[in-house]
Amino acid sequence: MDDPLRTLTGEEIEAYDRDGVICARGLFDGKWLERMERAVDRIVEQPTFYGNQVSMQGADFSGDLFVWKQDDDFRDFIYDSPAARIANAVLRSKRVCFFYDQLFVKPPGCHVATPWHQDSTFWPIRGEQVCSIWLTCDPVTRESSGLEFVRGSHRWPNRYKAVTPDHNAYMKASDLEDPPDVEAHRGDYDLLGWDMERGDALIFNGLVVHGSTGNYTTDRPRRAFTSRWAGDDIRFDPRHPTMPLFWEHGLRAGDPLGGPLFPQILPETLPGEAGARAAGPEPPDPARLRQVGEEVRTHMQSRPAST
Ligand SMILES: O=C(O)CCC(=O)C(=O)O
Repeated sequence: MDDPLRTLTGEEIEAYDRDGVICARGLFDGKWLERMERAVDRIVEQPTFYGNQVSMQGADFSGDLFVWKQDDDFRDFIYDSPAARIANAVLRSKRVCFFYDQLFVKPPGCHVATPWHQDSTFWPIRGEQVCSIWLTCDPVTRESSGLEFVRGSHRWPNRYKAVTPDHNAYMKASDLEDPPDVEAHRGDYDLLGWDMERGDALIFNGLVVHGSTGNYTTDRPRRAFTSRWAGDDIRFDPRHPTMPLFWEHGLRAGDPLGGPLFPQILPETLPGEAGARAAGPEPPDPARLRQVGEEVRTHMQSRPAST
């Protein structure tokens, strides 16, 4: 596994704890940036099964998830890039497991905003030691497609309904409250955001409220990819509605993460977890596809028609 080009400073780690997010520059070398940029382009051209579900064809927004299960560059990023060590600088955990990866690609002129949201309420886990590393392959500005954050909102007691860029009905079908309309009341919030260069990274807590505009440029794509990392206190907590899992994971409610879907990366990888993926790409499991479809239908039928 590669080391980051530099270690995070004490000030950066303090800012992560206090604000819920930092913009960290100069961590990844050109080799990883070039490789991942090509890999992102390839996945946009040939999305996975998950990508076909979450991308918005008409609006030109491309998303994808769990790409590492099928693409070897994304797999190697997890096992060999400095990302796990960077994540652990803020998690400060004995074990670090990979949670999942996600792509957010907005071509020039893409009007799709990322609604203000918290990530943790999307996820079938509970606990606090979870962070995301959002790596941009292109320059972004605060005003055009850079992510913005409500400073310190990871400490709020509120838990908000999961709202996706395509306003997916299943993810929104929950009893949690709606996220605040930060966009309409920007002056009421302490907002953090950065102009970023290719290769800069945002590192943020799973509970911090964040969102982004569309890509208002006419000549530059905005290709970002997030890797998410979990530490010791994270437990599997399957509930509806949270992000569907299309691979067998072998976990029961309350288990620490680990296993073939959420493999341990630090302090070392475990052959029993990494072996199957090392042997080749793993498309979604047809039995789980059927099971998830059934669970989603049952959940939606149990909801009042208005939600
Ligand atoms: O890139 C975006 O627009 C959204 C990213 C995001 O919400 C995330 O990585 O959690």
